[in-house]
Formats: sequence, C-alpha cells, structure tokens
Amino acid sequence: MAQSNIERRYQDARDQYGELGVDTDAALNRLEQIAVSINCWQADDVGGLEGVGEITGGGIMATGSFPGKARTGDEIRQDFEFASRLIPGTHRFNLHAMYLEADGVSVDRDQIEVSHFQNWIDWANHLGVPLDFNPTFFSHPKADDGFTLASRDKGVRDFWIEHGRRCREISAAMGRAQGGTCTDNFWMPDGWKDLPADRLAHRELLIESLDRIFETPYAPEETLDAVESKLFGISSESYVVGSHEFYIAYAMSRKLMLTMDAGHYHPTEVISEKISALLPFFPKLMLHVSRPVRWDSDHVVLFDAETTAIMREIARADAWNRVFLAVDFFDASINRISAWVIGLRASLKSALYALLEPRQQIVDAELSGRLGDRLALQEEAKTLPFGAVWDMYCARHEVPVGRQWLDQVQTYEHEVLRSRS
Ligand code: RNT
Ligand code: ZN
Repeated sequence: MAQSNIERRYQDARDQYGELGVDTDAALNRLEQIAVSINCWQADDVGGLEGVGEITGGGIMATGSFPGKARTGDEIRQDFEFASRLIPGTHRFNLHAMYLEADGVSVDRDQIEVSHFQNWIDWANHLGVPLDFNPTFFSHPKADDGFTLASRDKGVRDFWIEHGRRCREISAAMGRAQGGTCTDNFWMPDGWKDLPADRLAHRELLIESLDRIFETPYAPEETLDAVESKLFGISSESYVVGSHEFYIAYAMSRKLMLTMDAGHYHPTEVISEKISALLPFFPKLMLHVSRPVRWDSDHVVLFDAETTAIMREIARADAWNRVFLAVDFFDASINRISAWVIGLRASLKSALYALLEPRQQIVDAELSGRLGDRLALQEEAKTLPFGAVWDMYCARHEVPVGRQWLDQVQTYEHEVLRSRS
C-alpha cells in the first residue's frame, strides 16, 4: 500500500475514533512501550540445544514436521533477527535453560552456569533486546516419571532444586548485564496420570523444594521470579501438583509473581476474567498468552476474542507496567517464522485494539445506569476502522504493512530454511 494511502486512511480513522473520544495518536504512543517476551522455543519445537532434539516428558507436545527448524543457537538467532524485522516495536526474548551453549560439552541441568548463556547475553545486548529466562523441568531422564521438585525421591528433588537455584543466579546475571530485570518463570510438569492416593503429600514436597530455591534473595532490578500453574497435561490428566489455587497461595505468601497461561484452565475458563481479581493482590503478574484449541494445545496466538479481552483488562486497569506479557506457543506444522510473526502481530494488534476502546464513553454509560448504551458502544467500537490505525503503526516502524510480510518469509524459507536438513 502506498504511504499516502496509509496516511489518508489513518486520518479518516483518527477522526472517526475522535468522535467517540478516542485519541489514536495517544494509543499508538502507548503501544510503543508495550514489550512482549518472544518465546525462543517456537524456533525449534521446544527442542533445546542439549542434543535431545525434541520434547520428552513434561506433558507438552509440539506436532508437525514443517521443514527448516532451527538446529543451533546461531540458527535460532538468525531466525529471530529475521522475524523481528516483520514485527513492529522492540520486544524481549524468552529463553529456556535447555538452550544453553557449552561448546559441545554435555552439561547437566544441575551444572549450568552463566557462561553457558554468554552467547545469548552478548547477542541480546547487541540487539538491544532484553532477555527473560525459564528453568527447564522437562525433557530430562530425571523428569521421566512425571515428577521433579515434588518427587518422593530426595535425590531427584535435590537435583532439580539445584537447577532452579542456578537458573535464578543466571537470570540475575542476565538482568545485570542488560541493566533491567530478567523474569524467571518456573513451570514444572509434576502430576499423576491417574488418581493419586495422596494429593497433599506432593504439594508439601513442592513447597519445600520451592522454598529452598527461593531462599536466596535477588534484587528485583535483576530478576523477578514467577510460578506458572496448570490444570492438566498429557500424563498428568488426573492431578497437577502446581494447580492454580496452589500457586495463587504460594506466590502470594512468598511475594512472587503468578503466571497465568491461557491454556492452563478448564475450556470455558478464561484468564482475561482473572486479571482484575488478582491485580489488587499482586504487584506484578505474568501472562503466557497462548491459544488453547480444546486443550492446552499451544496454537499460535491470534487477534481473537480472548486475546483482545486479556489486553482490554490490562488497558482498563492501566496495568501495562504490572503485567509481563510473554507468548507461549509452539507449532511445528507451519513455517516457524510465520508462527512468530502471526503470533506477535496478533498480540500487538490485540493490545492496540484494547487501547482504542472508547473507554470513557462506555464507563460514563455504566455510571449513569444507561446499560443499553454501554452495550451499544461496545458493539459500535468493533467496526471502527481499526485496521487503518494498525497499518499506520507498522508503517511507522518500517515493517511490512498487511500481507506483504509473507513474501519476505517465503523468500527466507527458500533461501535459508529449505537448506536445513
Ligand atoms: C507448559 C507451560 C510452559 C511451557 C514452556 C515451554 O504447559 O505452558 O510455560 O510451555 O515453558
Ligand atoms: Zn506457559
């Protein structure tokens, strides 16, 4: 689309939004400051760089065999740099501990050190992209029976406690290196496929293990810890130790962040509704923006009802600085760069859409008891010329407008991805 066209459409949109009391320029400026943490694990189907190559255990699964998956740290970095040119704004990069680089030497999870992540730290620094971090409690022989920190085996627990402690140290080092906090998100798969005899025992073990991991204090400017709850996984259908209630209580009592993943609840339960329930109690929250299709399937995020509802709740509470946004999806059935670009553009579109809500008028209608007006305004807002504002955002960031980015991905697919065996 010609620049003049984009401008003209934007001016019209600005007027239309203006009639409903919405300042599109202010919304675009606000969007500038919203960073999403982009998951490294979409690049290689959660394979990691330890030589395992695919997820084992943990109850999560990447399906599909689209060619061209990244096989090395360099390939992940190359793919991310390319994808970044198609995503407006400056974002963050979310690394898992299994993406260590130890020069071909095998380093077990209880032995990892900052030096194994130096490539990532240097690269991120060079790009100006802050890192976030996650310990990896799956794809490991010591997680094969489905238990890690809540295992009845003390040796297994100790191993994973050491992993968790080291991850916090690494995360803090990343935070120092980038001059701003590196979040450290703890998710572990622990649970039973079938009916447990003792639900409480494992929960007590998990508390004990986590308390040991979190006993070392770190400055919040360096690292902030989060714990991620879950309802069920493959092989933990009947019971997950770290359920939502467990982690609300745990995170509250230990002053940690709570992570809510959009795919970790009952199918009709949504995290958008939970945000305002937790914000009064938690100074900071983390979200794993994902798209569950009938189960925790980790489909690529879309500009859909729930994603926009999540962003709307943050916008209404003006809590952008209190909610860390991370995406969590892994689809191996489509071009993985497309997955990133679709998911990130959709997340940002959803945020912009939320910022463009004619909030004041809707609130006024509610306060004056005109509930029909409240409903009507929410409906009218849906057909405002949102696309023109989004296109302007892309144009200002010099990333392709509309479907133009696809051509670039196709070229990259032919020139780079197809040559990877
Ligand atoms: C698993 C959790 C977790 C993982 C990543 C890879 O159900 O959602 O966040 O997806 O850590
Ligand atoms: Zn998640």
